[in-house]
Amino acid sequence: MPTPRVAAIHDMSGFGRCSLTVAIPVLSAMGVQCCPLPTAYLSTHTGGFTGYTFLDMTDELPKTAAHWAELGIHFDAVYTGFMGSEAQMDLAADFVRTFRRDRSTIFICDPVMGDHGKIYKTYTPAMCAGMTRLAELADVIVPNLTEAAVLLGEDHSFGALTHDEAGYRSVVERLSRNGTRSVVLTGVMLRKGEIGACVFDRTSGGTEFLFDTFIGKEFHGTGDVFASVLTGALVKGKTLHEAVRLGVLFENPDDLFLFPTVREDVGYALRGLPHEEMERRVDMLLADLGLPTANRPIAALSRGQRQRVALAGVLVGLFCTVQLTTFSRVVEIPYIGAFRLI
Ligand code: PXL
Repeated sequence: MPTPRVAAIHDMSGFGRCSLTVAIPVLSAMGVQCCPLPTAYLSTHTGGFTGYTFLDMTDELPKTAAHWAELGIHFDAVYTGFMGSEAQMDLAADFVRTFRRDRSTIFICDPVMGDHGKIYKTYTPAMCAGMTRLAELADVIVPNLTEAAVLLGEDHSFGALTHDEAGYRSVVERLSRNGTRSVVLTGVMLRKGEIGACVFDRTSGGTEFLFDTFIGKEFHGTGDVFASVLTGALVKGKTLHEAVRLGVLFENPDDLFLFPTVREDVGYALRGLPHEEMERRVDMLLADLGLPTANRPIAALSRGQRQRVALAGVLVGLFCTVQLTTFSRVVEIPYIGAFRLI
């Protein structure tokens, strides 16, 4: 399979772990080429910080699109997120129209606008309207509850949001534009201690819930890790169900282990290789990830170490053809900090 290529139209926040700072390493680690088109450069993300810088990169969008079109670049997916100005949503829509010449290019829109009933500080009502227009073009949208309410033109304040199964189903079905757009509603909680997604898949026409254990605290950027894993999995040919499952499972490493020791677990995906080569690669990867010896039982590791082992196992599995040096370089563990790997 040739390396899938994704155009990622998001901001870059220098400090903090979200948007491009997450999308680039996650997609790269999944064996997907990520071509970033930054909407803005901020010194930090907007949540939890004040005094951040904001460089609006609106002018770069059409110029970059024109150059990429001139080069005849094909993207397997266009993946959009946080936007920096009112003009950017329409420019991103132009980008999608230019590069989605046939149905082989999918458009995944994470309609980043807010969370927990609040709209992000830099977003204006015109930007929210623009995001709704942009999301109209998408094959898959990945809103949280706040964003879903905005897209539906409903009250997005926290108390107004739906918290039962029938309500979630109704949200995704109404957002599906008569079943023509897949919807992955994130941050769904039906039972205490669990968090997940409600998914409408336009291919099957069905709606399902996928959950995992809620680790008890939320981190900035987890939505970006989720949407990036989802995007990577989709361009690698996974179904929406598999892609969401992978995104959700990323949040709890303990659900990912198949074997009692680190060596067996990480080595499983390399089982086609001669035994010695498998061991050599596992040792190299683990050394790069700063993990203790491969023969340690997983249960004896700290949570952070278990997350690294889980990440190694998942990503090695996704690769099919494993290129360890690339892998260990791009896994830049600090970037995946949404899962507290450091
Ligand atoms: O994770 C969404 C996001 C992306 N980009 C910026 C943000 C946020 C959320 O706060 O501030 C700049």
